[in-house]
Order: sequence, then C-alpha cells, then structure tokens
Amino acid sequence: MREVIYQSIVNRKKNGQKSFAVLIDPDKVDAKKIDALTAMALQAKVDYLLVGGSLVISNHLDEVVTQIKKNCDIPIILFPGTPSQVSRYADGLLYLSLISGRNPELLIGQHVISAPFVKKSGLEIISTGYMLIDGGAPTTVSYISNAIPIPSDKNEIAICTAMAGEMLGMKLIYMDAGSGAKRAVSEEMIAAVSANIEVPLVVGGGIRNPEKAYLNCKAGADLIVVGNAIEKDGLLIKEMADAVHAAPIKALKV
Ligand code: 1GP
Repeated sequence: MREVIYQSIVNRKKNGQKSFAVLIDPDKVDAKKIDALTAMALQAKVDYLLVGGSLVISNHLDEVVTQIKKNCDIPIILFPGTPSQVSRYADGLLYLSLISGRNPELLIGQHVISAPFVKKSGLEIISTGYMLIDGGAPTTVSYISNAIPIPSDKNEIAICTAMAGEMLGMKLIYMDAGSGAKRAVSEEMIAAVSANIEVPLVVGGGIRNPEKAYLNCKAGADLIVVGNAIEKDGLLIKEMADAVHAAPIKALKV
C-alpha cells in the first residue's frame, strides 16, 4: 500500500518540522470559496488539506475535492465522519477508529462494512487512533459518536489510550476537542501524550489563534488541524501556518 503522505508526515517529524493542515467542511464551501481558500493555502505553504465533517449533509464531496485539485497540489486527506465520505479523487484517507469511546460501531463496526469500498478507492489509507477530548460543551462529533469524550484533565487516560492505539498498530494519534470546541486540548495533555508515543500526534478542535497553534506544537503536537477559525477569517491561514512552522522541535518534558 502507498505511504507517500504518511511518510511525509513522519519525515517532517524526524526533521523537526511541524505540519499544518486546514480542515475544509464540504457543507460550508462552494467553488468560489474553495478557490479563495486554496489560493491562501498555497501562499501560506499549508502542508495538508483535510476534507470532511461529522455530519456532511451535502452530496458534493467529489466536486469539492476536484475543485481543490484544479487549483493546488497540496495533498488532500479525507477526514470522514461517516463511511460514505470517500472520494477517489483525494490522495489519502484517515481511517479513524474512535479509541477514546466504547461505541463498537466506531471502533470497528463501520470499518467492516466499508472496508471493500475503502480499499477499492485506491486512496492511501492512514490508520488513525482518534481520541475525542472534552472541549467544554457537546460538539457535533461528541453527539453523533454517542461516546463520552476523555475528561480534559485526565491526562493519564489520554496517555494510556494513545499508547494502546499505537501498540495496536495505529500510525497516527489524533486528539480532537471537536470542531468549534469551546476549549481546545490543553498543552499539558498534549505534552503528556506526546512524551509517551512515537507515532506523529495530530491535534485539533477549537484552535482559534496562532499562539495556541504554536504552543500546541511546542508541547509536542506534530500536525495541527484548524477548521472553524479559518472559515471565519481566511487571513488566519498564513498566521497559523507561520506559527506552526516556526515552532521548536523539542517537546516539553512532563
Ligand atoms: C475538528 O480538529 C478539527 O475535528 C478542527 O476543529 O473546526 O474547531 O478548528 P475546528
């Protein structure tokens, strides 16, 4: 199986470079908006574009992906909230298992049903241990997943969950406070988890300013994902990307 995107994430981590991804929700964009977003993303040297949402209502995922492709060569990684969110026009797909929850459907059930379809897509599949962290209020993903997020101050639970995910063979660990979270994942929790795993650590949910993106990287995040804040203010793309790319290599020791 291809590992181009994954290897690029790993290599960037090895070289001490932090990565920045913009999350595009297909429900919230049209062709004009995509053109503007991709132009800004190229200019800001965004590393990856994630496409997906917990509840995609519109039925134009293929159009969104091809429209992005028309304008730019930034790798497109699907971040599916449901098994139907697969487009063969993308480059890769985060194959998410909600390891922080105890809902068997999201741990393995939906994967069994969608496996033949996902495999046939030809996309680079990146096995990802997805951990939902309490962000201060219910988010779409916490409601839809019917799973209790990890309490935001329970660093030990987060550490053990991430370690288990890594030992089960997951190639990325993604800590998410949920899109539009009131409170982003704390730097303390990021540092604690990052000190205990070797695979790249993705962090997202409720990151609203470049300072927080920078501090998350300094604490040990390898890939920062921002959606909402950028939907509200496109100019943040460059500031966020610069902050992430300027972050130091060494994780804080806890
Ligand atoms: C959500 O991590 C992503 O799954 C991004 O969250 O939209 O709050 O930036 P925001």
